Amino acid sequence: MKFVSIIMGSKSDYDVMKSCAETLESFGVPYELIVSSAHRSPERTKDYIIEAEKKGSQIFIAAAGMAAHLAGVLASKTIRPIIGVPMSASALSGIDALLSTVQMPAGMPVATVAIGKAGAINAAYLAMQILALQDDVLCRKLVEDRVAKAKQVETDSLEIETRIP
Ligand code: RP5
Repeated sequence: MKFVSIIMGSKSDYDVMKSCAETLESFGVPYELIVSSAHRSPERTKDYIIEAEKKGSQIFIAAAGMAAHLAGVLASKTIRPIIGVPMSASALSGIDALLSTVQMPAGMPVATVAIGKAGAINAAYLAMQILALQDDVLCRKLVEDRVAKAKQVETDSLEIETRIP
C-alpha cells in the first residue's frame, strides 16, 4: 500500500505535526507517523526508512527542531522525495532548524517548508501534490480544495465589505 511517512525528531514536535497528519487524513491519504531522531536514535531512523520504503512509503516528511539533521539523514538513505519541516524548539524560534534543513548540499535535496504549523500543513499538501501526479482522484480533490479556498476569500470579503458603513 502506498503511504506517506511522517517522522518527528521528538515527541515534543507532535503538537505542531498533528496538523500535518490531520491534513493528510482529511484527504484520505494513508500515512504513518513515528518519532525517531537523527541524533538520539540514528539506527532506528536508518532502519525505519529502509523498512518504510519496502512497505510502500512514497514520500518522507521530516520534522525537527534546533540543529535539525533528520531530513538530511533521511535524504542520504533514499531517492524518494523528502520534505523538511523546521520546528520552533529553541531560543532561535526555528531559524536554526530552518537553516539546518534548507541548506542541503547540491545533489541531496530536501524540499523545505515554513517553520511550524503552516509548514506542517504545507508539507502534507506538497506530499499530496506529488502523489497526485499519478492519482487522478487525489488530483481532483486538491483542485476542489483550491476552488473552495478561493470561494472562501470571496465570502470573507463580502462579510468585511458589509461591515463598512
Ligand atoms: C529536535 O530537537 C526535535 O525535533 C525537537 O524539535 C528538538 C527538541 O527535542 P526535545 O528536547 O524536546 O526532545 O531533535
